[in-house]
Amino acid sequence: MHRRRLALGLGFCLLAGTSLSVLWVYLENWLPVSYVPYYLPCPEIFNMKLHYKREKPLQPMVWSQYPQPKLLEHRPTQLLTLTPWLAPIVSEGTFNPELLQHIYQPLNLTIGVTVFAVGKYTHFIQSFLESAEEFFMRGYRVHYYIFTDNPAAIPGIPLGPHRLLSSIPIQGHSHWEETSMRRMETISQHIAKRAHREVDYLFCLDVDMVFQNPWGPETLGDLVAAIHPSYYAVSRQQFPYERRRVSTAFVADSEGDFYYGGAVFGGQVARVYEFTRGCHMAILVDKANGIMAAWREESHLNRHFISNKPSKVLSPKYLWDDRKPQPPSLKLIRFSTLDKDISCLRS
Ligand code: 5GW
Ligand code: MN
Repeated sequence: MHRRRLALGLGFCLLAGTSLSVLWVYLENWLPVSYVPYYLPCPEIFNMKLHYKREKPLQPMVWSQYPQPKLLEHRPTQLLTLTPWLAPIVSEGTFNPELLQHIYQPLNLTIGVTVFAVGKYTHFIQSFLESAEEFFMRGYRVHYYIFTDNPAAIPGIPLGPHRLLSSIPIQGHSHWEETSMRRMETISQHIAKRAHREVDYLFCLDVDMVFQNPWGPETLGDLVAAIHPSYYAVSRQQFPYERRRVSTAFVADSEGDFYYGGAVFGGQVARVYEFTRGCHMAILVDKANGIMAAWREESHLNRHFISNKPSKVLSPKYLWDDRKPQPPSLKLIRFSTLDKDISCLRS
């Protein structure tokens, strides 16, 4: 009796198991993905041929024509070329412009530029644009965004192919500090509303400056800062950071890497959005506390770059001031402040 019950149970289990596995084989054909136990070898893989087509043939000729990077060779410049957090410091001799051109040109990138020209500063647009057309990201897609209280004052400058200009009307403020502090807010809103769809990288530049030498893809990076021309040889205690603790831009004496200029920053458009938004928030907090940082948005920019390190640092040649004497280690000036009085007289 006992044995019969056991045999019956076994028979039932066998039957149920078999029918379940038959059901599984049947169901498996209808599953959207096929289930292969990981321990089974998959013979298809060994018989498979790769059917992928190259869009464009590689260009080994071009790629092989640059000097081999040599670890033990002396540096071509006396300047530091790497930050302690391993961000490149871009200056002449640290990169090969032709090689970078071959890497970046096929990516079909669009580079945005924001400049503010409010009040009298509309006079600077002409020389800024003319020099940018000659030197800034030549051969790339470029979109200039000019924020101005007087769009009619933007001169009609012929732009090269794939280069666009949009004028964006903004309201002027009676205090220049207000105009200046509003730049972070305006840029972040502009990215959210529009620029994030139109550009890959964005540079935010002062308008009272001119390009004097090529500015190319060596400047592209996730988050890019430029060393201020007045403080590259100065100890961090002497950097003109905001030193009052009540300000969100406060920097202690023991902090700081480089003093960066507020006239040049940029990067991937999403990173520039985060950056300008962060600075804007900090400026709002200061405003609520009735405090304005020592060098306005430049102080906030510097505070922000201490906590969020730039992934690429541009040497002061990318942010120069023509009124300064040129040291021998800095020969090729790429972007420099115009003498304001001279420029105003000209127009
Ligand atoms: C005017 C007077 C004092 C300070 C700023 C302005 C001013 C600045 C202005 O009236 N209109 C204007 O459009 N700006 C924008 O802010 C320009 O894009 C300018 O390049 C930028 C920063 O102001 P800068 O260039 O006078 O500041 P620094 O630190 O380069 O001398
Ligand atoms: Mn300026």
